[in-house]
Amino acid sequence: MSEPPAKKAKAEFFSSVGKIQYEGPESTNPLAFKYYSADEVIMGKPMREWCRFAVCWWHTFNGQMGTDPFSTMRTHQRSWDKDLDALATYETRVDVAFEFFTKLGVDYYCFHDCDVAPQGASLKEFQANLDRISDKLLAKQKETGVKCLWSTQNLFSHRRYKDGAATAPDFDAFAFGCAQTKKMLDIGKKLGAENHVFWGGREGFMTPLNTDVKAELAHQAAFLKMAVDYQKKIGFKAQLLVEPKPREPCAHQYDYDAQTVIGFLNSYGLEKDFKLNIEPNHTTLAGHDYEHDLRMAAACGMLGSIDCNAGQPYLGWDTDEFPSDPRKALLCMQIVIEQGGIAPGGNNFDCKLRRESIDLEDMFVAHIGGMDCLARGLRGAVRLVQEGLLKKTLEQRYLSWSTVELAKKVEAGKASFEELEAYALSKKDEPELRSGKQEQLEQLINRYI
Ligand code: XLS
Ligand code: NI
Ligand code: NI
Repeated sequence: MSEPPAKKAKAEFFSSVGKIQYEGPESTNPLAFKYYSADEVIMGKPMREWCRFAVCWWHTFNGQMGTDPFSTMRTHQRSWDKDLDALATYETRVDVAFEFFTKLGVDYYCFHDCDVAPQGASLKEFQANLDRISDKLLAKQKETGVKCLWSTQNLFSHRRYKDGAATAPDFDAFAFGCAQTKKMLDIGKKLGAENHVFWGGREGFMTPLNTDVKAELAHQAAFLKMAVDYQKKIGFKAQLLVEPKPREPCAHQYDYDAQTVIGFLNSYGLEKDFKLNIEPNHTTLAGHDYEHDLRMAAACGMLGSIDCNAGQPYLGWDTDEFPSDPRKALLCMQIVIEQGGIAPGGNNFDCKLRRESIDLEDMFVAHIGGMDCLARGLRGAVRLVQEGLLKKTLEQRYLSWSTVELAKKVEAGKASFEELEAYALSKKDEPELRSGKQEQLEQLINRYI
Protein backbone atom coordinates (compact mmCIF):
# COMPACT_ATOMS: atom_id res chain seq x y z
CA MET A 1 0.00 0.00 0.00
CA SER A 2 1.31 3.39 -0.87
CA GLU A 3 1.62 6.16 1.71
CA PRO A 4 -1.33 8.60 1.85
CA PRO A 5 -0.32 11.84 0.15
CA ALA A 6 1.10 14.36 2.62
CA LYS A 7 -1.39 17.08 3.48
CA LYS A 8 -0.76 19.86 1.03
CA ALA A 9 0.64 22.85 2.90
CA LYS A 10 -1.19 26.11 2.21
CA ALA A 11 0.73 28.21 -0.28
CA GLU A 12 2.41 31.14 1.44
CA PHE A 13 2.93 34.48 -0.20
CA PHE A 14 5.56 35.56 2.31
CA SER A 15 7.37 32.27 2.74
CA SER A 16 10.64 33.91 3.78
CA VAL A 17 9.00 35.63 6.77
CA GLY A 18 7.62 33.95 9.87
CA LYS A 19 5.54 35.43 12.68
CA ILE A 20 7.28 38.63 13.78
CA GLN A 21 8.55 38.37 17.37
CA TYR A 22 9.48 40.88 20.05
CA GLU A 23 13.25 40.76 20.66
CA GLY A 24 13.77 43.89 22.75
CA PRO A 25 15.69 47.15 22.20
CA GLU A 26 19.09 45.45 21.82
CA SER A 27 18.00 43.51 18.75
CA THR A 28 19.32 44.54 15.33
CA ASN A 29 17.02 42.17 13.45
CA PRO A 30 14.97 44.28 11.00
CA LEU A 31 12.25 41.62 11.11
CA ALA A 32 11.70 41.82 14.88
CA PHE A 33 10.06 44.26 17.27
CA LYS A 34 12.35 46.20 19.57
CA TYR A 35 9.69 48.17 21.48
CA TYR A 36 6.32 46.70 20.58
CA SER A 37 5.42 43.76 22.75
CA ALA A 38 1.74 43.31 21.97
CA ASP A 39 0.55 41.68 25.19
CA GLU A 40 2.75 43.55 27.64
CA VAL A 41 0.53 45.53 29.99
CA ILE A 42 1.52 49.13 30.61
CA MET A 43 -0.59 51.60 32.52
CA GLY A 44 -3.41 49.11 32.83
CA LYS A 45 -3.71 48.08 29.19
CA PRO A 46 -1.82 45.74 26.84
CA MET A 47 0.25 47.61 24.26
CA ARG A 48 -1.91 46.20 21.46
CA GLU A 49 -4.91 47.99 22.98
CA TRP A 50 -3.11 51.30 23.50
CA CYS A 51 -1.91 51.21 19.91
CA ARG A 52 -4.70 49.41 18.05
CA PHE A 53 -2.57 49.16 14.91
CA ALA A 54 -4.12 48.77 11.48
CA VAL A 55 -2.67 48.11 8.03
CA CYS A 56 -4.23 50.14 5.23
CA TRP A 57 -5.22 48.25 2.11
CA TRP A 58 -4.73 50.99 -0.47
CA HIS A 59 -1.02 51.61 -0.03
CA THR A 60 -0.18 47.98 0.66
CA PHE A 61 -2.17 45.72 -1.66
CA ASN A 62 -4.15 47.60 -4.25
CA GLY A 63 -1.87 47.53 -7.23
CA GLN A 64 -0.46 51.04 -7.57
CA MET A 65 2.51 50.34 -5.40
CA GLY A 66 5.66 52.11 -6.35
CA THR A 67 3.97 54.45 -8.80
CA ASP A 68 4.16 58.21 -8.42
CA PRO A 69 2.95 61.28 -10.34
CA PHE A 70 5.88 60.82 -12.74
CA SER A 71 5.43 57.13 -13.49
CA THR A 72 2.58 54.68 -13.58
CA MET A 73 5.10 51.87 -13.99
CA ARG A 74 5.11 49.98 -10.73
CA THR A 75 8.39 49.24 -9.04
CA HIS A 76 6.81 46.95 -6.44
CA GLN A 77 6.28 43.80 -8.43
CA ARG A 78 4.17 41.22 -6.59
CA SER A 79 3.88 37.61 -7.70
CA TRP A 80 0.14 37.54 -6.98
CA ASP A 81 -0.72 40.60 -9.12
CA LYS A 82 -1.02 38.85 -12.46
CA ASP A 83 -4.02 40.48 -14.10
CA LEU A 84 -4.56 43.78 -12.30
CA ASP A 85 -8.23 44.18 -13.25
CA ALA A 86 -9.40 40.61 -12.66
CA LEU A 87 -11.71 39.82 -9.78
CA ALA A 88 -9.56 36.73 -9.14
CA THR A 89 -6.58 38.99 -8.41
CA TYR A 90 -8.61 40.93 -5.85
CA GLU A 91 -9.66 37.64 -4.29
CA THR A 92 -6.09 36.40 -4.05
CA ARG A 93 -5.07 39.68 -2.44
CA VAL A 94 -7.45 38.91 0.43
CA ASP A 95 -5.38 35.80 1.19
CA VAL A 96 -2.19 37.83 0.81
CA ALA A 97 -3.44 40.55 3.12
CA PHE A 98 -4.56 38.27 5.92
CA GLU A 99 -1.31 36.32 5.81
CA PHE A 100 0.48 39.66 6.10
CA PHE A 101 -1.69 40.89 9.01
CA THR A 102 -1.26 37.63 10.88
CA LYS A 103 2.49 37.39 10.48
CA LEU A 104 2.93 41.03 11.38
CA GLY A 105 0.63 40.70 14.38
CA VAL A 106 -1.73 43.62 13.72
CA ASP A 107 -5.28 43.31 14.93
CA TYR A 108 -6.94 45.60 12.36
CA TYR A 109 -7.08 46.71 8.73
CA CYS A 110 -8.78 49.60 6.90
CA PHE A 111 -10.01 49.80 3.31
CA HIS A 112 -11.92 51.76 0.67
CA ASP A 113 -14.53 49.95 -1.45
CA CYS A 114 -12.44 50.07 -4.63
CA ASP A 115 -9.30 48.84 -2.88
CA VAL A 116 -10.78 45.40 -2.38
CA ALA A 117 -13.10 45.02 -5.38
CA PRO A 118 -12.93 46.07 -9.03
CA GLN A 119 -15.38 48.81 -10.01
CA GLY A 120 -16.43 46.96 -13.17
CA ALA A 121 -18.44 48.67 -15.90
CA SER A 122 -21.27 49.95 -13.71
CA LEU A 123 -22.23 50.77 -10.16
CA LYS A 124 -24.32 47.61 -10.10
CA GLU A 125 -21.37 45.46 -11.07
CA PHE A 126 -19.24 47.18 -8.45
CA GLN A 127 -21.82 46.41 -5.78
CA ALA A 128 -21.95 42.74 -6.81
CA ASN A 129 -18.14 42.53 -6.70
CA LEU A 130 -18.17 44.07 -3.24
CA ASP A 131 -20.73 41.57 -2.01
CA ARG A 132 -18.58 38.72 -3.20
CA ILE A 133 -15.29 40.03 -1.81
CA SER A 134 -16.77 41.05 1.51
CA ASP A 135 -17.96 37.47 2.01
CA LYS A 136 -14.35 36.44 1.72
CA LEU A 137 -13.16 39.27 3.99
CA LEU A 138 -15.66 38.18 6.62
CA ALA A 139 -14.58 34.55 6.39
CA LYS A 140 -10.94 35.59 6.74
CA GLN A 141 -11.74 37.82 9.72
CA LYS A 142 -13.38 34.85 11.43
CA GLU A 143 -10.52 32.53 10.57
CA THR A 144 -7.74 34.86 11.80
CA GLY A 145 -9.37 37.10 14.42
CA VAL A 146 -8.16 40.21 12.51
CA LYS A 147 -10.86 42.92 12.50
CA CYS A 148 -11.84 45.92 10.42
CA LEU A 149 -10.86 49.19 12.11
CA TRP A 150 -12.61 51.27 9.50
CA SER A 151 -14.36 51.05 6.22
CA THR A 152 -14.73 53.93 3.76
CA GLN A 153 -15.82 54.80 0.24
CA ASN A 154 -13.53 56.20 -2.40
CA LEU A 155 -15.32 59.27 -3.77
CA PHE A 156 -12.29 60.81 -5.43
CA SER A 157 -10.72 58.40 -7.95
CA HIS A 158 -13.49 57.66 -10.44
CA ARG A 159 -13.83 60.22 -13.26
CA ARG A 160 -17.41 60.94 -12.20
CA TYR A 161 -15.96 62.63 -9.10
CA LYS A 162 -13.79 65.05 -11.01
CA ASP A 163 -15.39 67.96 -9.07
CA GLY A 164 -16.02 66.04 -5.87
CA ALA A 165 -19.00 64.04 -4.68
CA ALA A 166 -20.73 65.56 -1.64
CA THR A 167 -19.82 69.03 -2.95
CA ALA A 168 -20.11 68.31 -6.67
CA PRO A 169 -21.81 70.95 -8.83
CA ASP A 170 -23.46 68.13 -10.85
CA PHE A 171 -26.21 66.44 -8.87
CA ASP A 172 -25.56 63.06 -10.52
CA ALA A 173 -22.07 62.91 -9.03
CA PHE A 174 -23.61 63.66 -5.63
CA ALA A 175 -26.17 60.87 -6.08
CA PHE A 176 -23.52 58.32 -7.11
CA GLY A 177 -21.49 59.33 -4.08
CA CYS A 178 -24.47 58.68 -1.82
CA ALA A 179 -25.09 55.31 -3.43
CA GLN A 180 -21.47 54.28 -2.95
CA THR A 181 -21.54 55.46 0.67
CA LYS A 182 -24.78 53.62 1.42
CA LYS A 183 -23.25 50.41 0.10
CA MET A 184 -20.13 50.86 2.19
CA LEU A 185 -22.18 51.47 5.34
CA ASP A 186 -23.86 48.12 4.60
CA ILE A 187 -20.52 46.42 4.04
CA GLY A 188 -19.06 48.07 7.16
CA LYS A 189 -21.93 46.67 9.17
CA LYS A 190 -21.48 43.23 7.64
CA LEU A 191 -17.79 43.22 8.60
CA GLY A 192 -18.33 44.72 12.04
CA ALA A 193 -16.13 47.73 11.20
CA GLU A 194 -15.51 49.70 14.38
CA ASN A 195 -15.39 53.05 12.58
CA HIS A 196 -16.39 54.51 9.24
CA VAL A 197 -14.31 57.27 7.65
CA PHE A 198 -15.25 60.21 5.47
CA TRP A 199 -12.28 61.77 3.79
CA GLY A 200 -13.49 64.49 1.43
CA GLY A 201 -11.00 63.70 -1.32
CA ARG A 202 -12.17 66.28 -3.85
CA GLU A 203 -14.55 68.22 -1.64
CA GLY A 204 -13.13 71.66 -2.24
CA PHE A 205 -12.19 73.71 -5.26
CA MET A 206 -9.43 74.45 -7.70
CA THR A 207 -10.70 77.99 -8.34
CA PRO A 208 -13.35 79.98 -6.48
CA LEU A 209 -14.36 81.50 -9.84
CA ASN A 210 -16.51 78.48 -10.71
CA THR A 211 -17.54 77.53 -7.18
CA ASP A 212 -20.59 78.29 -5.05
CA VAL A 213 -18.94 77.76 -1.70
CA LYS A 214 -22.07 78.27 0.37
CA ALA A 215 -24.15 75.77 -1.58
CA GLU A 216 -21.35 73.20 -1.58
CA LEU A 217 -20.93 73.33 2.19
CA ALA A 218 -24.68 72.88 2.68
CA HIS A 219 -24.62 69.87 0.33
CA GLN A 220 -21.74 68.34 2.25
CA ALA A 221 -23.72 68.71 5.47
CA ALA A 222 -26.80 67.15 3.84
CA PHE A 223 -24.67 64.23 2.67
CA LEU A 224 -23.26 63.60 6.14
CA LYS A 225 -26.71 63.92 7.69
CA MET A 226 -28.08 61.24 5.35
CA ALA A 227 -25.12 59.00 6.23
CA VAL A 228 -25.97 59.36 9.92
CA ASP A 229 -29.64 58.62 9.23
CA TYR A 230 -28.83 55.53 7.20
CA GLN A 231 -26.32 54.27 9.73
CA LYS A 232 -28.95 54.51 12.45
CA LYS A 233 -31.56 52.90 10.26
CA ILE A 234 -29.47 49.79 9.62
CA GLY A 235 -28.14 49.65 13.19
CA PHE A 236 -24.47 49.98 12.21
CA LYS A 237 -22.66 50.83 15.43
CA ALA A 238 -19.39 52.26 14.05
CA GLN A 239 -18.00 55.60 15.20
CA LEU A 240 -18.22 57.99 12.22
CA LEU A 241 -15.06 59.96 11.48
CA VAL A 242 -14.19 62.92 9.26
CA GLU A 243 -10.56 63.15 8.14
CA PRO A 244 -9.24 66.69 7.62
CA LYS A 245 -6.76 67.62 4.91
CA PRO A 246 -5.97 71.16 3.73
CA ARG A 247 -5.11 70.57 0.07
CA GLU A 248 -4.26 67.85 -2.43
CA PRO A 249 -5.94 66.94 -4.68
CA CYS A 250 -7.86 70.24 -4.49
CA ALA A 251 -6.05 73.53 -4.15
CA HIS A 252 -8.42 74.24 -1.29
CA GLN A 253 -10.25 71.53 0.61
CA TYR A 254 -13.15 72.38 2.89
CA ASP A 255 -12.02 70.04 5.68
CA TYR A 256 -8.85 72.08 6.10
CA ASP A 257 -7.80 71.02 9.58
CA ALA A 258 -9.20 69.79 12.89
CA GLN A 259 -10.54 73.13 14.08
CA THR A 260 -12.15 73.86 10.71
CA VAL A 261 -13.91 70.49 10.66
CA ILE A 262 -15.08 70.85 14.26
CA GLY A 263 -16.46 74.30 13.40
CA PHE A 264 -18.22 72.87 10.33
CA LEU A 265 -19.75 70.00 12.30
CA ASN A 266 -20.91 72.43 14.96
CA SER A 267 -22.51 74.80 12.44
CA TYR A 268 -24.60 72.01 10.94
CA GLY A 269 -25.51 70.21 14.18
CA LEU A 270 -23.38 67.17 13.34
CA GLU A 271 -20.94 67.40 16.25
CA LYS A 272 -22.53 64.59 18.25
CA ASP A 273 -22.45 62.13 15.38
CA PHE A 274 -18.86 62.47 14.24
CA LYS A 275 -15.34 62.47 15.57
CA LEU A 276 -12.11 63.08 13.67
CA ASN A 277 -9.57 60.83 12.03
CA ILE A 278 -6.36 62.80 12.24
CA GLU A 279 -3.45 62.29 9.87
CA PRO A 280 -0.30 64.07 11.08
CA ASN A 281 1.01 64.36 7.53
CA HIS A 282 -2.09 66.35 6.60
CA THR A 283 -1.61 68.42 9.73
CA THR A 284 1.85 69.48 8.63
CA LEU A 285 0.46 70.30 5.15
CA ALA A 286 -1.90 72.70 6.91
CA GLY A 287 1.14 74.49 8.30
CA HIS A 288 0.87 73.10 11.81
CA ASP A 289 3.10 71.03 14.04
CA TYR A 290 2.94 67.28 13.47
CA GLU A 291 0.73 66.51 16.48
CA HIS A 292 -1.19 69.80 16.47
CA ASP A 293 -4.50 68.42 15.14
CA LEU A 294 -4.40 65.48 17.55
CA ARG A 295 -4.14 67.99 20.35
CA MET A 296 -6.91 70.28 19.05
CA ALA A 297 -9.27 67.38 18.39
CA ALA A 298 -8.55 65.80 21.78
CA ALA A 299 -9.09 69.11 23.56
CA CYS A 300 -12.59 69.24 22.04
CA GLY A 301 -13.31 65.58 22.87
CA MET A 302 -13.29 64.87 19.12
CA LEU A 303 -10.18 62.71 18.59
CA GLY A 304 -11.51 59.44 17.21
CA SER A 305 -8.66 57.78 15.31
CA ILE A 306 -5.23 58.38 13.79
CA ASP A 307 -3.73 57.83 10.34
CA CYS A 308 -0.25 57.58 11.78
CA ASN A 309 2.08 58.58 8.98
CA ALA A 310 4.71 61.22 8.34
CA GLY A 311 5.78 63.56 5.57
CA GLN A 312 8.72 65.54 4.35
CA PRO A 313 8.36 68.99 5.90
CA TYR A 314 10.22 70.59 2.97
CA LEU A 315 8.20 68.99 0.16
CA GLY A 316 4.68 70.20 0.86
CA TRP A 317 2.77 67.19 -0.45
CA ASP A 318 1.30 64.06 1.07
CA THR A 319 4.20 61.60 0.98
CA ASP A 320 2.58 59.10 3.39
CA GLU A 321 5.78 57.83 4.94
CA PHE A 322 6.01 55.43 7.83
CA PRO A 323 6.55 57.23 11.14
CA SER A 324 10.14 57.03 12.31
CA ASP A 325 10.61 60.00 14.62
CA PRO A 326 10.41 58.91 18.28
CA ARG A 327 9.99 62.46 19.58
CA LYS A 328 6.89 62.99 17.47
CA ALA A 329 5.59 59.56 18.44
CA LEU A 330 6.04 60.46 22.10
CA LEU A 331 3.97 63.64 21.75
CA CYS A 332 1.21 61.79 19.88
CA MET A 333 1.01 58.93 22.33
CA GLN A 334 0.99 61.38 25.25
CA ILE A 335 -2.24 62.81 23.81
CA VAL A 336 -3.68 59.31 23.41
CA ILE A 337 -2.78 58.37 26.99
CA GLU A 338 -4.18 61.58 28.41
CA GLN A 339 -7.54 60.90 26.80
CA GLY A 340 -7.51 57.36 28.18
CA GLY A 341 -6.91 55.54 24.86
CA ILE A 342 -7.96 55.76 21.24
CA ALA A 343 -10.65 53.05 21.06
CA PRO A 344 -12.80 52.44 19.09
CA GLY A 345 -10.29 54.16 16.78
CA GLY A 346 -6.71 53.12 16.33
CA ASN A 347 -3.42 53.87 14.62
CA ASN A 348 -3.82 53.15 10.93
CA PHE A 349 -0.67 53.09 8.82
CA ASP A 350 -1.86 55.29 5.96
CA CYS A 351 1.69 54.90 4.69
CA LYS A 352 3.36 53.61 1.60
CA LEU A 353 6.71 52.11 0.82
CA ARG A 354 9.02 54.36 -1.12
CA ARG A 355 9.19 53.69 -4.84
CA GLU A 356 12.79 52.66 -4.31
CA SER A 357 11.97 50.03 -1.63
CA ILE A 358 11.33 47.09 -3.91
CA ASP A 359 11.91 44.02 -1.74
CA LEU A 360 8.93 42.02 -0.55
CA GLU A 361 10.35 42.07 2.96
CA ASP A 362 10.25 45.87 2.95
CA MET A 363 6.50 45.59 3.51
CA PHE A 364 7.22 44.01 6.88
CA VAL A 365 10.24 46.11 7.73
CA ALA A 366 8.29 49.32 7.16
CA HIS A 367 5.32 48.31 9.28
CA ILE A 368 7.52 46.91 12.04
CA GLY A 369 9.41 50.21 12.06
CA GLY A 370 6.21 52.23 12.30
CA MET A 371 4.81 50.04 15.06
CA ASP A 372 8.06 50.17 16.99
CA CYS A 373 8.28 53.93 16.65
CA LEU A 374 4.85 54.41 18.17
CA ALA A 375 5.46 51.73 20.80
CA ARG A 376 8.60 53.54 21.84
CA GLY A 377 6.59 56.75 21.97
CA LEU A 378 4.01 55.00 24.10
CA ARG A 379 6.59 53.69 26.58
CA GLY A 380 8.10 57.14 26.95
CA ALA A 381 4.73 58.84 27.19
CA VAL A 382 3.69 56.49 29.98
CA ARG A 383 6.77 57.53 31.98
CA LEU A 384 6.17 61.18 31.16
CA VAL A 385 2.58 61.02 32.35
CA GLN A 386 3.39 58.91 35.42
CA GLU A 387 6.27 61.09 36.59
CA GLY A 388 3.96 64.06 36.24
CA LEU A 389 6.70 66.70 35.85
CA LEU A 390 5.15 68.25 32.78
CA LYS A 391 1.73 68.31 34.38
CA LYS A 392 3.16 70.02 37.45
CA THR A 393 4.73 72.78 35.35
CA LEU A 394 1.45 73.23 33.51
CA GLU A 395 -0.47 73.51 36.76
CA GLN A 396 2.00 76.12 38.02
CA ARG A 397 1.62 78.12 34.82
CA TYR A 398 -2.14 78.39 35.17
CA LEU A 399 -2.19 78.61 38.97
CA SER A 400 -3.73 82.07 39.09
CA TRP A 401 -6.89 80.75 37.44
CA SER A 402 -7.57 78.53 40.44
CA THR A 403 -6.31 80.87 43.18
CA VAL A 404 -7.61 84.34 42.26
CA GLU A 405 -11.31 84.60 43.16
CA LEU A 406 -12.17 86.82 40.21
CA ALA A 407 -10.51 84.36 37.79
CA LYS A 408 -12.79 81.59 39.04
CA LYS A 409 -15.72 83.92 38.47
CA VAL A 410 -14.59 84.48 34.86
CA GLU A 411 -14.40 80.74 34.25
CA ALA A 412 -17.90 80.35 35.64
CA GLY A 413 -19.11 83.01 33.19
CA LYS A 414 -20.18 85.32 36.03
CA ALA A 415 -17.69 88.18 35.82
CA SER A 416 -17.97 91.55 34.10
CA PHE A 417 -15.53 93.93 32.39
CA GLU A 418 -16.13 96.47 35.20
CA GLU A 419 -14.85 94.00 37.81
CA LEU A 420 -11.85 93.13 35.67
CA GLU A 421 -11.03 96.79 35.18
CA ALA A 422 -11.19 97.40 38.92
CA TYR A 423 -8.94 94.39 39.51
CA ALA A 424 -6.39 95.53 36.89
CA LEU A 425 -6.31 99.05 38.33
CA SER A 426 -5.70 97.65 41.82
CA LYS A 427 -2.59 95.87 40.45
CA LYS A 428 -1.03 99.25 39.48
CA ASP A 429 1.15 98.60 36.41
CA GLU A 430 2.74 95.37 37.57
CA PRO A 431 0.77 92.25 36.71
CA GLU A 432 2.06 88.97 38.23
CA LEU A 433 3.57 86.82 35.46
CA ARG A 434 5.34 83.43 35.35
CA SER A 435 8.05 82.09 33.07
CA GLY A 436 6.93 79.88 30.17
CA LYS A 437 9.91 77.56 30.82
CA GLN A 438 10.01 76.46 27.17
CA GLU A 439 13.73 75.56 27.13
CA GLN A 440 13.43 73.61 30.36
CA LEU A 441 10.43 71.67 29.04
CA GLU A 442 12.06 70.88 25.71
CA GLN A 443 14.94 69.28 27.61
CA LEU A 444 12.50 67.50 29.88
CA ILE A 445 10.73 65.89 26.91
CA ASN A 446 14.05 64.51 25.60
CA ARG A 447 14.37 62.55 28.83
CA TYR A 448 11.50 60.25 27.75
CA ILE A 449 12.58 59.46 24.18
C1 XLS B 1 -5.55 60.82 1.62
C2 XLS B 1 -6.23 60.28 2.80
C3 XLS B 1 -6.93 58.96 2.57
C4 XLS B 1 -7.89 58.67 3.67
C5 XLS B 1 -8.91 57.66 3.36
O1 XLS B 1 -4.73 61.70 1.70
O2 XLS B 1 -5.31 60.18 3.83
O3 XLS B 1 -6.00 57.93 2.41
O4 XLS B 1 -7.22 58.28 4.82
O5 XLS B 1 -9.73 58.01 2.31
NI1 NI C 1 -5.57 59.17 5.64
NI1 NI D 1 -3.35 61.28 3.42
